[in-house]
Amino acid sequence: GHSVRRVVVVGAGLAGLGAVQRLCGTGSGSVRLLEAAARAGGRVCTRPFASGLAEMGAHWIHGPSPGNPVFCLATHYGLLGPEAAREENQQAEVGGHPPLPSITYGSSGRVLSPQAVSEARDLFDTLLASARDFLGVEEPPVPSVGEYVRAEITRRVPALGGGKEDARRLQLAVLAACLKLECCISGTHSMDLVALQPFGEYISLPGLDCTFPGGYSSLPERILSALPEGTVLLNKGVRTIQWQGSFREEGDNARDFPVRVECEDGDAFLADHVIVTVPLGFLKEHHQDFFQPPLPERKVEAIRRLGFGTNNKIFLEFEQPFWEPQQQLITVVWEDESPLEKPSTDLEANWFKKLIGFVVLQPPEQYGHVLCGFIAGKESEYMETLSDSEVLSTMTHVLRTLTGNLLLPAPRSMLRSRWHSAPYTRGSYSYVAVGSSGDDIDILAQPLPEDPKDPRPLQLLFAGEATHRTFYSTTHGALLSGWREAERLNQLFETPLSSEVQK
Ligand code: 6YU
Repeated sequence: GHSVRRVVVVGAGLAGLGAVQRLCGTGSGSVRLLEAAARAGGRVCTRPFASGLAEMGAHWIHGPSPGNPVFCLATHYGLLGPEAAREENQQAEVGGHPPLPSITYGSSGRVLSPQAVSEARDLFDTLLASARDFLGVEEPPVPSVGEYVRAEITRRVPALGGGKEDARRLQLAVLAACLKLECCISGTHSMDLVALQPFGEYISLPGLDCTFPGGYSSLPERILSALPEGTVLLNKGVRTIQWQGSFREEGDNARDFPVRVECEDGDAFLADHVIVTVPLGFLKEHHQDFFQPPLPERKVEAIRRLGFGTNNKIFLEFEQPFWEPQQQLITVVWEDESPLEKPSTDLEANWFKKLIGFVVLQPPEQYGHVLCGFIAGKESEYMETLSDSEVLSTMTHVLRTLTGNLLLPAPRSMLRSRWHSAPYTRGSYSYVAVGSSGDDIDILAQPLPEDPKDPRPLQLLFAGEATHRTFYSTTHGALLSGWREAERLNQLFETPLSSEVQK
């Protein structure tokens, strides 16, 4: 008879949890999930803050509608509020930019004219939409989204702001702010790093983005609690994965395993199959020592070419709000900036200018008076090196400048994410960088060994947000990738074990 197949899953984010959920459901093997951190969830990470919660990682369900598996699972578990369940909510087509009531402050300490701001934003949205039209085009005009958008802005400069100098300057400043927002969305330092040709391959689903009233972490926690006892081992960082080997359990010569997973604490797990869900940022840094033998060159090149940048959040709690109750978004424009000029590289002096603004956490009865700021790129990584008090005092200074109120009280408390320094993540999420394409995502996702006739197939499988060609950088992309690899194994398990039975 055949012995039970052993599967090890590395990483307990939504990809890893999703994979284990699917594998355990079939009862066809023994499954272990190894997680380096002291908690499951990975880049889904809710923490207590002020009188409520703070999402350090994933914030929204992007496109909460029936085609989104995170939305479906969260609905099934009863984790969403009544708003998200409404039919109208699920059908709204917003292309990833929900139209929240907002106010825009300029660096001269005044509120900017909503008309001027929306004029520039509409132009930017048009340009960005046209940047998605190069999918399948043989020769895109320029390599990156940033260069494309700038070229289009340059063409329109004479007409900007009705041709009046001051109005034109303001239009350019708002466009510069739009580019920074796009850096947060793409998780990159600059849109000049994001490839133009494959930009349209990312799919946004319909539905008005929604949050989890009980925290995003309620989703991984629910998945976790349904798994058989002992499946998940926390504080179990994996150091190396040896594959193409022949490993035997001590005192058991009957079976040998192709894969051996060694943990940082010296524990080792033998397996037939390993699903690797560690973030692309971790792979970029460690793939060389992490896999023995090393990954094939094709895979290494895909890991190197694909982009993985930083987007962080800064939560500020205030005694009293300085914004109006209906405002949900506070955006920031540095009025002397232009997308047509080189951005400053003096991080120490100017890092805070990369901050795009703040989301107001709603409702205040639950969260307190809390703003959530977003900042991407190298400036964000520089912010991670500063102390809490340095960040807090810089934020206070910025808000005083923007509101023109030099007496604005400092925030009562502050909490920020530090995804670039996180040793098991090394950034926030993936993007398709200049020099790479969607094919690299598929190469990254391909199981090993490559030879489909290998007698020991599917030793290494790859899941995680960066392996999903159309939903990369999202929780639903991560979950689907985990399901995909579990299904791949389940299909293998359904076919007769011809080679093993003969042993
Ligand atoms: C979404 C959102 N959102 C903001 C911020 C971040 C992300 N995302 P995991 O990392 O979860 O799991 C891997 C595990 O492996 C982890 O637990 C490690 O500890 C462990 N591990 C590593 N090494 C190990 C080792 N050696 N041994 C053992 N274990 C090890 N997604 O849907 N909505 O609002 C946001 C946001 C600040 C950081 C997000 C959002 C991304 C998701 O969080 C992320 O994709 C998944 O959680 C990843 O799950 P996973 O399992 O793959 O890895 C055109 C075009 C544009 C394209 N982009 C547009 C979309 C915009 C994306 N927006 C995101 C925005 C926010 C605000």
